[in-house]
Amino acid sequence: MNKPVARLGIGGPVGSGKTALLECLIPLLSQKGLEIAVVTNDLLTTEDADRLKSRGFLPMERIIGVETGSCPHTAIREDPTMNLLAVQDLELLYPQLDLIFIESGGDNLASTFSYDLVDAYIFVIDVGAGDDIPRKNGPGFVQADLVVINKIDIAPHVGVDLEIIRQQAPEYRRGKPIIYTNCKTGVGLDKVVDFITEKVLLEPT
Ligand SMILES: Nc1nc2c(ncn2[C@@H]2O[C@H](COP(=O)(O)OP(=O)(O)O)[C@@H](O)[C@H]2O)c(=O)[nH]1
Ligand SMILES: [Mg+2]
Repeated sequence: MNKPVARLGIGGPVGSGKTALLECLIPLLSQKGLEIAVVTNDLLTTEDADRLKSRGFLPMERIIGVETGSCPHTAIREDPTMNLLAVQDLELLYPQLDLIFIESGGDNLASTFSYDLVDAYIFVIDVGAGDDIPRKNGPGFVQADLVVINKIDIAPHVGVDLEIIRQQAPEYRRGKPIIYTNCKTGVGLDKVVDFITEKVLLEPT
């Protein structure tokens, strides 16, 4: 029997740093001996898949770009058929896989994943969106298994008080985890790696 493969969604608004997070996590998790594949979702292109392929972190065949051609949240929630087929292909071709990431095409604060498609999902926002983001109480932010608040480095440049976010976000998350990251320097990424190895992998390392 094949070993169980964990499926982890990466959702959140366009530009929050979902692909950047993957670019950081893939090498860190590969160093731990994990076998990884990625499915990316884009509206009408395979831009994110092409970007990840060009990095050379993974064999190119392990990165599949799905062109959703519709609302990005439909492809990860209401009708995840295209994504399920891509995941199935990867599982059949690479029985050694431990983890498949599924990056959403990016959407608003309402984007959540269907648990038919993923075992867990991370919702990525960035501080550039404003310190009122937690107070907007969006389903993605509230319900995700992990919230990553990215680009903490730009807070002073965009007039955002990170302390306000740190104080208010936990109330809206109701005890669920939040990790603050800077994908340019790597701050916080060790915590995201721990979350994945401890809470997401079906066969813990
Ligand atoms: N300053 C800063 N820029 C970041 C960070 N993470 C991502 N970016 C930049 O934000 C932009 C959007 O990132 P991307 O990963 O494409 O976002 P996605 O649409 O959510 O996949 C890119 O120009 C990244 O280089 C961060 O932590 N700090
Ligand atoms: Mg992206």
